[in-house]
Amino acid sequence: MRNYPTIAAISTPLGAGAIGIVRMTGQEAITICGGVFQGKCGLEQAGSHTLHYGRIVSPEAGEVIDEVLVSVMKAPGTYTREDMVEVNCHGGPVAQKKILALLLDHGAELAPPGEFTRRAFLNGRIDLAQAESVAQIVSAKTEAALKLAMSQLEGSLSAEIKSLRRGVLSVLGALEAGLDFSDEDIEELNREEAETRLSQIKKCLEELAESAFAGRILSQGVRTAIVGKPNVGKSSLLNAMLMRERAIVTEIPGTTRDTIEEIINVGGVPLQLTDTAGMAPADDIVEQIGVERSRKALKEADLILCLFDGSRREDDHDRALLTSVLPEKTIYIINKCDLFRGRAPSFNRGLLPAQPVLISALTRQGLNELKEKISRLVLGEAFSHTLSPVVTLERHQRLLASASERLLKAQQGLRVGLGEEIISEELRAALTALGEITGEEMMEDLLDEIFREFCVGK
Ligand SMILES: Nc1nc2c(ncn2[C@@H]2O[C@H](COP(=O)(O)OP(=O)(O)OP(=O)(O)O)[C@@H](O)[C@H]2O)c(=O)[nH]1
Ligand SMILES: [Mg+2]
Repeated sequence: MRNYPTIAAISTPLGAGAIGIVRMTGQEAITICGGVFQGKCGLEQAGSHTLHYGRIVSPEAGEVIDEVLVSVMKAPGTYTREDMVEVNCHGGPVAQKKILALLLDHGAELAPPGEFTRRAFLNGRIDLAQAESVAQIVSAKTEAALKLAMSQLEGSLSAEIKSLRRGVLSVLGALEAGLDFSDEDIEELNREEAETRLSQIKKCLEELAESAFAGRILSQGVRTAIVGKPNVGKSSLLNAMLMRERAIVTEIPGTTRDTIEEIINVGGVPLQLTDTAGMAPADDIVEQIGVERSRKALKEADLILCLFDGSRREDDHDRALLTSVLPEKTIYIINKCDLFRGRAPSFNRGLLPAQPVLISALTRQGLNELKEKISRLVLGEAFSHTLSPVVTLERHQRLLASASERLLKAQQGLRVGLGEEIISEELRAALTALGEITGEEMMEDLLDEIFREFCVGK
């Protein structure tokens, strides 16, 4: 294990709180803290994983800074696998900053963001994908996001990647054996068999990459656009789902001129709900921009709530809208069903490619059914992934795509009879891409980029 400098940082958010934690890791951590700690016994004699009551005192100024509890944890059974000390002081920025300054004066270095977790990675306690999950746990905004990040921290994704990597390695090994001993009488790798094995690995890679959609939805939410021609009740639906009067509703068509975004929770996963301006030919520049924004929201949406006014006959605007939404990600909704209670809607349902949900944004009728349909359509698919590893980071998705592209080239090479050198080069590139996910292949600048995203003291 390499010997990295001893570092210190404030690990709790700066502000008034009951307790603040100043944290240290490194070979000198216990000695440095021991130099400013006054308690019943010295920290250097303390056993591992013990807690010590005392005071932090500046020996130079003879000044007592705070009353504290210090935990001493000795390598290797720690977060970083190095000696660690955590000073639990009173919350409040002044005490924490003074303690940190004192530790820096006594030989510690200030920790850059993510440095504690980086040490855990550098010292081999966790791999890179696990280290990245720590940042995701800290920033998780939904229970689903937390659950995914925890499962990644426990190594579910890493295990999958490692097993795929072993698969590629074994094909590469067989190929290179053929290469090294090509003069001797060693049986050459059966190309067909190698190709089959690569195609199986590639399929697994692709499935993993596909889980990124579920990963994004579970951790960031479903981008959902409410679209429809003017006056069909889009803003009323937004308000009904939010259960408050967020958007202005009037009987005047063209009331909503700009997109309005709000977040609601459906079955534990957030919907990023966007109310849009009604899609119709625009009279003025403001309306034009509004309609442009509606189109953008429609294009970027994971889920489209396509709304029609059931109390009126369909017209060309409704028909035009139907051609611009993708049925796979659309729920068709007929609104204002309070106006035709018991009778068939005036709007011709036969135009719709799927069974619509009938609602009244005014009386909230049908709203639960709509929410259930949303859960089934989007979340059903997302949740079916929660038992297997899910990709949640764009970096991982990119590397998976690059690895499967290289495998494809290797497969094609095998098929058309290219030389082993060219094929092994592709396989090596695939291995590098996969290795970058778990950090088996690592570059300093990559690490800098990843850990920069962390907060200080983590
Ligand atoms: N009876 C009835 N009226 C509704 C219902 N939903 C909306 N309305 C009325 O329809 C009118 C238009 O509603 P909005 O929610 O502003 O419609 P919109 O689609 O946002 O319209 P734009 O912003 O102009 O595109 C208002 O007068 C609403 O009160 C409903 O379920 N039943
Ligand atoms: Mg509106």
